[in-house]
Amino acid sequence: MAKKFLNYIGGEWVEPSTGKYFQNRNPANWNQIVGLFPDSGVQDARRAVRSAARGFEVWSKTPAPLRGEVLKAAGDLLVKNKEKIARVMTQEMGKVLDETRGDVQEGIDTAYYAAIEGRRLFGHTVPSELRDKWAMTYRRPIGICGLITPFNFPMAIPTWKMFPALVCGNSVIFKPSHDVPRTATMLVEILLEAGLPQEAVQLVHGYGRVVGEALVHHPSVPVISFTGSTATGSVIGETCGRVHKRLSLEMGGKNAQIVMDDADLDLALEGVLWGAFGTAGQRCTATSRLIVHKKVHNRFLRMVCDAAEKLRLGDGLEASTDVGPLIHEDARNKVKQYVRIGQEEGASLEVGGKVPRGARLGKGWFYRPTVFAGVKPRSRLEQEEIFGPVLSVIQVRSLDEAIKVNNDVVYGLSSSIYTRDVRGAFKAMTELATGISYINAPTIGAEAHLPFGGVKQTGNGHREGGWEVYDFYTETKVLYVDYSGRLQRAQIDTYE
Ligand code: UN1
Repeated sequence: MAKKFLNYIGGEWVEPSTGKYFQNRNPANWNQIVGLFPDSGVQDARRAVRSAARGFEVWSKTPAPLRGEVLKAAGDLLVKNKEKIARVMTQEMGKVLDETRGDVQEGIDTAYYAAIEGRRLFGHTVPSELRDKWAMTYRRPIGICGLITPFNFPMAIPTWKMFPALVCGNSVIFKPSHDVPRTATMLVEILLEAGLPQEAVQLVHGYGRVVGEALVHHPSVPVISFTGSTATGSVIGETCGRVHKRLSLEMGGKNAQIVMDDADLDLALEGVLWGAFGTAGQRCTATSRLIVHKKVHNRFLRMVCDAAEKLRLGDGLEASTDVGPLIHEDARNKVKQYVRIGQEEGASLEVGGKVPRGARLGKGWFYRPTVFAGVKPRSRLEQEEIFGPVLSVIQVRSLDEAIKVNNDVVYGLSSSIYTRDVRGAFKAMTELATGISYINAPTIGAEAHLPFGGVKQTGNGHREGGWEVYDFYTETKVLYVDYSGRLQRAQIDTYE
């Protein structure tokens, strides 16, 4: 019998009000059940809100440096449990151990950054235009934050949201992806062990259309942070806009790596393999387009295809595996559908394009790393997010054309260029319309202490990570202190 896991609401581990549970299965071997998790209802979300309101009362009054100490302790516990969490994460999410270790490390980095921020959270002190008067700002926590997270970074993305929200003095309700509830549970256990007051965090497992939607609609949850599809983000955005909630959206991508004719092709090859097929292409930052200068196109295409063919699919726990499975059947069906679309659109399928056969891989959602060449700009294959191991190669004649192709999509998260030309690199840095650009490095690999996010339909202007996210989780309060002992009228008495 598979182990049953619980929600964490009201300071205790509790069963869902529905009495229902869903199965969490290993995507590399669907016969293996990782656990049973609460299929929570709206009642559970509402209870979590009431409890988080009490948590906010306690936690928002705790001095920020002491809040930071809790995050420091959480970081230490993540260090201690890194290997254990990584193995569990590979079992429920599928990506290889090196990557799940990296995912936990991103959580550790985020924890230590947040811990220090507890001793900063700077405001400004500025001169007043009037005599004997001070003017300054400080940051106030906002309240309850509803955090809705995806499956692909089961530790990093929840910590990007939760740790800054907490160190700023908010309480949080965490609705993890139903595909990775086990890692989410470990994260909450760690926060509690680190000394977080019980009701400052709530964990409500279940589905977005029930629990996520209840949080988005609840009038006592003033902040929502969501990472996921652009379609779901639009629905959340409509609701939050109507009721004036603060909302951070992190959504789709269609990221490209540009390879110019003067690039170090061996380096560019390593970059594109890692960017396109790491995490089986299931990153918002994954390289799904390869834009290659015509002078090196044929040679580089061969290099990419030969190497992609050799990548070894398998269980992420095995040391020999390069690429793990997709997260579930729907994800694999979506990849299959786009491979069909690519063929219908006349792109040339060079490698992959199929489900692997054989007993070793027969019980997982595996798909062969796939490369299409001759992909036309503005075709569906070139424009739409696939979230799988499918790379589209586009040939261009110049840097200007490469930049134009890169920018001509609705998304704008990450981009990359391989070149030895300083002028070309700086031109690309300036003109690539993405939130993140890499020079001579792949489109993936953002670091936790820098802002993360995209332009256009990738986001709604906010950033996670780094220093900017602290603006999202606080309100700026302005203070004027007049010690002149008389009425001073701003703008009117100023120049007397
Ligand atoms: C995501 O793809 O959803 O830059 C997040 C990277 C990781 C984070 C990716 N550090 O690829």
